[in-house]
This record gives sequence, C-alpha cells and structure tokens, in this order.
Amino acid sequence: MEDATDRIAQPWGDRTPYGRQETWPARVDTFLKAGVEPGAVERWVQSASILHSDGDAMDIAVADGRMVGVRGRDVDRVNRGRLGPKDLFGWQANASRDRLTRPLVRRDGRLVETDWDTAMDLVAARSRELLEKRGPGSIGFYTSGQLFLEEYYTLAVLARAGIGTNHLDGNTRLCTSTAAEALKETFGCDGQPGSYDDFDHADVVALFGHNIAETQPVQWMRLLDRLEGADPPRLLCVDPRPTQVARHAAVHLAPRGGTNVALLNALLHETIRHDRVDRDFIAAHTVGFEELAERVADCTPKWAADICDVPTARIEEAAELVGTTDALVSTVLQGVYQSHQATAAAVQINNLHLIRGMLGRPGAGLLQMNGQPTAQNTRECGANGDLPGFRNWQNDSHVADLAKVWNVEPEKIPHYAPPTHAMQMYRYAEQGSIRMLWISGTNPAVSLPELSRIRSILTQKRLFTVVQDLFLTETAQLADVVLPAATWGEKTGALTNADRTVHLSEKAVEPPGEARPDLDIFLDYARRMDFRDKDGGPLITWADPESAFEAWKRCSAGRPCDYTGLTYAKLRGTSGIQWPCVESAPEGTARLYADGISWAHPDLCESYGKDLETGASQEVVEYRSLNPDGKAMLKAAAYRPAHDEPDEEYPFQLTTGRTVYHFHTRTKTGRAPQLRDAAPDVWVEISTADADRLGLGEGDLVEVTGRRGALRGRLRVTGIRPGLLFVPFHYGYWDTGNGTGPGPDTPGRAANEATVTDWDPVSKQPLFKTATASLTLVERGDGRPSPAPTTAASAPATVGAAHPTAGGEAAHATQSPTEFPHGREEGAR
Ligand SMILES: Nc1nc2c(c(=O)[nH]1)N[C@H]1C(S)=C(S)[C@@H](COP(=O)(O)OP(=O)(O)OC[C@H]3O[C@@H](n4cnc5c(=O)[nH]c(N)nc54)[C@H](O)[C@@H]3O)O[C@H]1N2
Ligand SMILES: Nc1nc2c(c(=O)[nH]1)N[C@H]1C(S)=C(S)[C@@H](COP(=O)(O)OP(=O)(O)OC[C@H]3O[C@@H](n4cnc5c(=O)[nH]c(N)nc54)[C@H](O)[C@@H]3O)O[C@H]1N2
Ligand SMILES: [Mo]
Repeated sequence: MEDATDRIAQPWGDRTPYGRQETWPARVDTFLKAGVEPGAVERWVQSASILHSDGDAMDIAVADGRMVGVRGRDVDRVNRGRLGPKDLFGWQANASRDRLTRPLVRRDGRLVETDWDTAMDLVAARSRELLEKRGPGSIGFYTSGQLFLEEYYTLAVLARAGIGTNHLDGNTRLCTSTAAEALKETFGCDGQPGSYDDFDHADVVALFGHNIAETQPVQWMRLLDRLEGADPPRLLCVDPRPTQVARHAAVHLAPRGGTNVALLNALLHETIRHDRVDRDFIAAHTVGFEELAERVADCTPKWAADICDVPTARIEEAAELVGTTDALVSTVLQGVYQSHQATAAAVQINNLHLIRGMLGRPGAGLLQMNGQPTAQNTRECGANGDLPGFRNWQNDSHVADLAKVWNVEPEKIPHYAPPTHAMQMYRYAEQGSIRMLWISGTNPAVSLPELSRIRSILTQKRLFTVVQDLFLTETAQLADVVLPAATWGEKTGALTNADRTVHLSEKAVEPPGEARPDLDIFLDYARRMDFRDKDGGPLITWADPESAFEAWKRCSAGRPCDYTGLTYAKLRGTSGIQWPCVESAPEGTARLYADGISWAHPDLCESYGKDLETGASQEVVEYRSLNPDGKAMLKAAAYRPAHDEPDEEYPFQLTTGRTVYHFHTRTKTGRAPQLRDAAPDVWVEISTADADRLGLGEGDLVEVTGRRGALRGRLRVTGIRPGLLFVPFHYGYWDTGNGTGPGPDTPGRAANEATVTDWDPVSKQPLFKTATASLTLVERGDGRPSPAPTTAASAPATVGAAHPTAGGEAAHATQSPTEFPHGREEGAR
C-alpha cells in the first residue's frame, strides 16, 4: 500500500509539478474507512462532489450495502483524480444516526412522526386551500444549490406552470446571483465564459475576493502544482485576509471591505492610460468603451489607494501584472459578490478582460465563480429568479417558447415582473402575503442575514412552512412539516460545476428509513395536486431521474446551456462534459465566446440589463439602442461607500466566510469526525495591531455585536487587515456533534446573528461581507488557543501560538500517481 498522508494536516496533499501548456498529471486520492481493505470494496459507483462548485469527480466505495470510502476519478478533466478534505471525509455524514427517516408534522406545538401520505396530503391540502382563497402568489418555494438538475427542473415546472407562482428562488441568491447578473450585464446572458483548463495556460491568475485554497481546494492544488513547475503563473490576490492565496501571490492587495469598485476602476484607469488595450477586440466585440474610459479617467491609483487603504505602488504593480500579460485568468467570488456594489464590481472584472481581449482562448479566461455544487443547475433550470434555459421574462417570444415546451398557455407562466428574489420572499412572508413557504436543501435559520428576524418570520403562526432536509436542522425545528430527503449517494442525478462541466452522480446505497429523493417528493406533490397541461394531460410527464433529464434536454434545446448532445450513457465511465453539448460539438465546449459574443443580441439575450446603481430593469428599446448588434457591453460604475461604515459605537468592519474543513452550516461536515475535530467551534479573527491596542489575546472569549444582534467566540490573532474582524458562518446554535448546543435563547455563535438585512441592488445578493461591529471582552482565555485551524487563512500571526491542526491516522488518505491514458484531451473538444 502507498504511503498515507494526513489530509487534515495537509489539505492540498503532495505536489505533482507541471509546466505551462502541459497537461496536469493525474493522481488518485483514496480514503477508505478504518479497517476496510481495498479488496473488501464490492462496487465503485460513479459520482462527483457536492461540497463545493468544483465538481471533483469521484467513485463511492460500497461494501455490504454501505458507503465505505471514496476515490478520485483520474479520467476526469476537473480534478484528474484529486480530492480535497471535504471530498475525502464528508460522505460519512450520510450514515449519521440522527438522519431524518420519517416525515414529521407539527401537532400541538410539537413535531411528531407520521407517514408520507399524511404529510403530503397536508401539504397538498394547504396548497389547494391557499390557491383557492389567496391565489398562487400566496405560495413560495425557497430551494438550494445542492440538489440535482432533474429536481430543480421538476420544481421549476411545478411552481411556475403548476401553481403559477412567481415566488421561486434558490439560496443561490446568497451565493451566485451576482455571477449570473454580472454575466447578463456584460454578455446579455448567463454562462461561464472560461474553463478550468485555462489554469494550465495562464501566465497571470487574478483572484478577486476568492479564497480558492479553502473553497475549491483541488483547483488550488492545480495552481500549486503549476507554481512549482516550469514557467509558473504569477498570482494577484485581492483579499483583506492572509489567505494561502495571499501567501503565494506576486502581488497581494488587502483592501478595506466594500471598496472593490474603487480598486477595479483604478486597474481599468491604468490599463487605459498605458494603452494596454486590445483596440481590435474592443472594436469588433464591444460597445461602451468611450463611456468606460471617461468614467475611470480620474480613478488614479492614488485616488483608489486612499479609499482602499492600500499602498499606491501596490495598485500600480497589480495593474502592470494584469495589464501586460498575454494570458490572464481571473476568478471572482464572495469577497466581491457579497458586498453592496457586488454586480458593479464583478462587471468591472469583465470589462478588464474585454478591453484586454482576454477571452475565449486557452489561458485568457474569465471565471465568475459559483460556490455551491449545483448552483449552475438552479440557474439553468429556472429554479432561481430566472426562467428555464436562460430565457428572458421580458421577451414574449421566449415565454411563448417555454409555454410550448410545457404545453401550457403563456399566461400560465408568471412574467408580469421579474421572478421574486429570496430576500423579497422573506419580506412577503413577514408581511403576510406569502402564507406557505416550502424550503428544500437549505438552512436559512443559519445562513440568511439577521437571524433574529428570520426566526420570527419562520415561527409566525399564519405561515405554513415545509422543510425538506436530511437532518432536524435549526430551520427544520421551526417547520410545520418536515420531509426526510435522500441525498448524494442515495439518489441519481446530474450536476454541473462552475466551469459548465456536467457530471452524473449515481445512486450507491439505499437512503435511511423512509427518506426519499427530492425528485420523488416533488413528483409526488405534482401528482397529488394533479397539475395539468393545456390539453388536460399531466403537466409533468416524467417519473424518474433519466426521464427528467430527457425532459430538461428538450427545454434546453437551442439555448446557451444546450444539453441535447448529452445522455446518462454518455456521462458514464468517462470525464464530465462541458455544455453546450450538441450534435456539432458532441464532446462539449471548453470556452464560450471563442468566436465572438453569441447571446447578447436583443432577440436572444436573457436580460435587457439593469442600472448598475439602482438595479432598475431596462426595457427592450433601451437595450436595442445600446446594443443593436449583440456585442459585449462595457458598463461603467462609480464607486460608492458601503452602506454600513464603522462609527464610534461599531468601530470594526465585520466580514464572514469559510474555512477549508467545513461546508456552510455544517450539517454534513459537522458529522464527519475528521472535519468536525479540525474546526470544532466558532472563532473571531482580529489583527495583531487591534489585539495589542485593546489588550486582547489569543483565546479570549469576546462578544461581537452588530447593529442587529450579537455572537460569541474565542479570539484568533492573525495577519488580517487592521480594523476588520472575520467570523466563519458555519456554526449554528445546534451542535451537530452531540445534538446539543448553546440553544436559540443564549447569545449565539452564528455569524448571521450580527449581519444586517441589505443587498446589492442589481443581483439582490445579501451583504455578508460588509457589516460593522463592536467587540467586547467576555472572559479572559485560560491560555488555550481558539479552535481556529492553523493550516490556512486563520493561521495565528505568531508561529506556535496554537497547536498545528492535524487529523492523525484517522485522516490518512493515499495519493497514487497514475498514467491517465484514457482522458479526453483538450484538443478533442
Ligand atoms: N471549505 C469550503 N468550501 C466551500 C464552501 C464552504 O462552505 N466551505 N462553500 C462553497 C460556496 S457555496 C461558496 S459560495 C464558495 C465561497 O468561496 P469564497 O468566496 O472563496 O469564500 P469566502 O470565505 O466566503 O470569501 C472569500 C474571501 O473574501 C474575502 N473578502 C471579504 N471582504 C472582502 C472585500 O470587501 N473585498 C475582497 N476583495 N475580498 C473580501 C474574505 O477575506 C474571504 O477570504 O465556497 C464554496 N466552497
Ligand atoms: N454570514 C454569512 N452567511 C452566508 C454566507 C457567508 O459567506 N457569510 N454565504 C452564503 C452562501 S454563498 C451560501 S451558498 C449559503 C449556504 O447556506 P445553506 O444552504 O443554508 O447552507 P447548508 O448548510 O449547505 O444547507 C443545506 C441544507 O440542505 C441539506 N441537504 C443536503 N443535501 C440535501 C439533499 O440532497 N436534499 C435535501 N432536501 N436537503 C439536503 C443539508 O442538510 C442542509 O441543511 O449561505 C450563505 N450565508
Ligand atoms: Mo455559496
């Protein structure tokens, strides 16, 4: 057996260096449960990870009808066999003893077990009653970025054409609505332009508010491998924390929170001033260059340096890095998306690529990232605030086309206003116009901002709440009906990662008890509601994952996310495949816009765009006059200060985010021992300067008070920028380890106790990164360090201040180099 490595202590494993333009070497990472020998594995079942947006392809090891381990798939283009810590260990949560195994209904104030018929009849009866008395607008659906494509599509059809409600959105609103919106503003349509393969060819990789080391660890392995190979890339990191990315960067900018637009405008200013622009590309493929140049004319590095509080020289260095390379790849994530000028900032990164002609060829790539494993599918299938297939709700011919696919009258599909965004749905529930809210695959009682408000909305008597989950989460505990779902490994479905790679994830084991796949639950509901098409036939004609996938293919036909060239059979055995996949491109499409901008024409585009300042939707006439030929649109934006700036009472900026070991509200990673123990409890990051000034130290228990609530945690003193506090948002009040916790009435430990209800006007994404807070000492530490991991951004500023994070033997996984003879080569696509 090969040497095993502690993959908690070494989240990124060993290096396999490779040079620019070369193929990333394959290596198979394997973890089997203690005591399970490789020979004892009876079956390996094909799948891909659902604990981030990478789509790391893996096989699930099965013995005795149980999952006993995982191994990476070396044939896959995304990870070439590698797995990250959550991929390796997270699956163990499936077998937790506290999985929900039967439906629950609330009787006399308490949740009690019942059978499926009783629970589903109750849900259907309430739906019918509300439809009759209050109309379709009284019912809302709040779903996820973690189900499968087939499930979202089914939900979108039943909500939009069955119920006829406009109130359907995903937690993707909190996650990637800015990615989608920024792509719509620039390219007229959603759809990731770039490919992960671009990392193999890049000369400069710029990461904007993206801690890729912790949040897409396998792509970080790829960058680390390139950093150790020939002709390594130079990294630009824009992040106020000392992430691993920052530590490896050629230039690191640590701006004040919420100042991305100022910084980006300065980068654009320098690019134009030095004439580092591609005039031919601009003329051929864009509109709006003059306005953009005018808008950034005064945005000098000195001007931005004052706003962002970073040295002028650093901004100039960053501008030179992105301005002079011939192969620039940029990635963008929550440090940009979760702030007040989210879309405005993300669009400036698109602008940078367009004016430099850095699009549509190997190494010239743009990745407006997703976070969740299937957020891409939520968006494509229209289970978020868009119509399926990236159709335009303002374009009657798009609505008519969709109505034809579903065989309903166009009027049945609500399109009188933009699909309702999640934050607005909670507002409607608060005001009483939404009376039933069906929450699937998300835990809003931990993940939405201002939790005291969310709890009060969800506990209203007049609101009927259905929660569909694996566990009795903080949210499920507030529900009227709880439906036990089967999850990854227990059901089959397709999922699409952040670079449009479609994978198939097959059922490996039976779900526990009576738990059912989300698809079956939605189909059961549709049957009970007896939804019909315009000829009286059943609205939903499919009955299992594969027939649902085939139905989705018909809906995607001719649209940017065209799946018609894919089948389950084709996805089996080989690598994942990037959409569009059609007859003329049967192996998929590596990059969008390799032959010009294709979906921005007024008749084709998904959106006529919005005002970047106010978010107001534009009309088709405005769009036609701005962009008659369907080019990429360079939209300028002025910097505006954050809504919430520090003052005497709340002197700190507060930002929130992730660690490498946990996924969101930890319902899965908190139940995997290696991951749970690596980061067992919340902490608060503070800079050395602030800690010294306030006389605070490592391990002190502090209270962080925002304008809407407070949380407690132990201090970790790090190299974070002074004036800024960071709290991971993974920890709800429920302790997943032993089923107990601080409880909802004691000062919480969830970051969102202290965040505020506010969002980007364009994408409606909440501002998890730009709050303010005060800090008070609750209790001196006893000399023990805080529970923060030492391996990544939360590493202590003083070496040795905390015991190095390690997993020991329980976290040993193997890494085997393989020959990788059978993969799809880049040229084939
Ligand atoms: N381990 C792990 N991986 C995950 C997830 C997880 O929960 N755990 N979740 C997945 C999901 S759904 C998502 S959305 C992604 C998120 O992935 P990321 O966006 O990479 O993660 P975050 O930690 O939310 O935020 C990234 C960084 O933004 C920085 N930041 C804060 N404020 C600002 C600012 O004003 N400007 C700039 N430039 N940066 C700022 C923070 O310091 C932080 O390091 O991760 C995915 N992968
Ligand atoms: N303060 C702060 N808040 C944030 C963020 C931040 O950076 N800071 N990030 C935001 C972002 S980007 C995101 S994506 C959200 C994530 O927020 P949530 O979506 O609320 O977080 P999860 O813990 O992933 O919740 C998913 C739920 O679905 C359940 N589940 C898993 N698999 C299945 C399945 O197959 N079927 C069903 N029915 N249920 C399943 C899990 O048990 C879990 O309860 O949080 C957002 N909130
Ligand atoms: Mo996310």
